[in-house]
Amino acid sequence: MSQADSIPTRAGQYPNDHCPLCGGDNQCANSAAGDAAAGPPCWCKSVQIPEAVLDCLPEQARGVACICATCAKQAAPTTVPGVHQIVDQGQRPALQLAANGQRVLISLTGAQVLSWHTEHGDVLWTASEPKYEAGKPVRGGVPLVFPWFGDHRSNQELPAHGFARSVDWQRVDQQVSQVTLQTSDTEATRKLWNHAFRAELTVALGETLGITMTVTNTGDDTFSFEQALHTYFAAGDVHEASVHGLENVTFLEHAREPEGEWDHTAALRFRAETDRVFQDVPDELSLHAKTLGRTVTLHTSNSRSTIVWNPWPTKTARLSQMQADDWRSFCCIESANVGDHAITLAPGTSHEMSLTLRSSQDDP
Ligand code: TA6
Repeated sequence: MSQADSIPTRAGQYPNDHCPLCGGDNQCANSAAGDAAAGPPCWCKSVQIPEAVLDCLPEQARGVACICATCAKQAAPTTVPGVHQIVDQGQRPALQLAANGQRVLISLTGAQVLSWHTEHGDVLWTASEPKYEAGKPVRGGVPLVFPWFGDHRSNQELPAHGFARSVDWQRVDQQVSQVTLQTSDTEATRKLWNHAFRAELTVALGETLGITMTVTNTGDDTFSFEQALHTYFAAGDVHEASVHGLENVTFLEHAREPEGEWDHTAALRFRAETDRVFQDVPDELSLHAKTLGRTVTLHTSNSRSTIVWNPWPTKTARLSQMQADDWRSFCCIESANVGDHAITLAPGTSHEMSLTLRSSQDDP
C-alpha cells in the first residue's frame, strides 16, 4: 500500500487545520476563515517552501495542505525516511512508521499506537465501532495508562487509567523508522495530579516493534505513579488462544464473573471473563493466537506487572466502541507497573519501561 493510499481523506480534500508535517496548528488563513474558497489566500502560499520540506509531504497533501510557519522555514526535512506525518481515520494528526514492508500508525492524541500492519495483517486489534475523537483514546492498539491504573483510588470522577491517553503529545525526535513523542504537566493535568513531570514515548519499527515509556520527575517533590502499555492483541478466536510465561505467577483476579478453578501451572487460557493482575512477572511472555497461526513474543524491561484481560460477553455489552461479539477476537496483555510495583521518583530522576514485540507465523 503506498503512502498516499494510507491517508484517509475526504474526496479531493485534505484536513487543513493541522500542519501535515508536525501536526501543530498551521495558522492557516483559509481554515481560520472556515472555507478555503471564501477565505483570503493562506500566508503559506506567499512563501517559497524548501523542496526538501515539500518532499516530506504526504502525496495527497502536496499543493493542498498548508504548512505551519516553523516547518516552512526549516531548510532540513522535518521527517526522516520511514517517518511520515499523516492523519488517522478520524483526520487527527498521526505519524506513520514504515520499515521492512510493515507499517505502524501512531496518533498524536495520547501517543497511541493504533495499528501494526505486517504481511500477515494487523498484530494489534481495534474495536468494531472505533471512535477517533479529539482528546479521547480509541479502543484498541496500545492506549497508555499513566499516572494511575484503573479507577482512581479516591476520586471516581477522575478518568480511569489516568490522562496520558487523552492529552496531545508532540513529536520531539525522529530517527529512521523511529519517533519520540513527549508530553508534560499542564495546569489541566495538575488539577488531576498535582505533580510536574515529563513523559516520553519512543516507538521504533524494524524486525520488531519497540515501545519505550520514560517518565521524568521535573518537580521538587517525590511522586509515585502507575503505568501500563494497555496492548490490545488480535487473537483470532480467543477460545483457542493462550498466554505463556505466567505459569505459577502470583496474581489477583478482578473479573466480576471469572473462571472458577483453573490450572495455575498451565498456560493461561480464556474460558470466562478474565481480568488478572500478575505481579513479579518474567521479562518474556508470549501470546499464541492459534487460529491466526501466529505467535507474538513480548519482551520487557523494568515492567514488574502484567495484566491479562478479556471482558467476555457481559462486560463487553457495557464497553464503548464495541460490538457484542468483539470479545471473541482479542485479548489484552498489558506491560505495566501497578499496585505494589508502582514507581516512586525523586525530583530530577527518570524511569524507563520498554516493550519489544516480535510477531511470527507458526510453522505450517
Ligand atoms: O486493564 C484491564 C482493565 O482495567 C479492565 O478492568 C477494563 O476496565 C479495561 O482495563 C478497560 O480498558 P480501556 O481500554 O477501556 O481503558
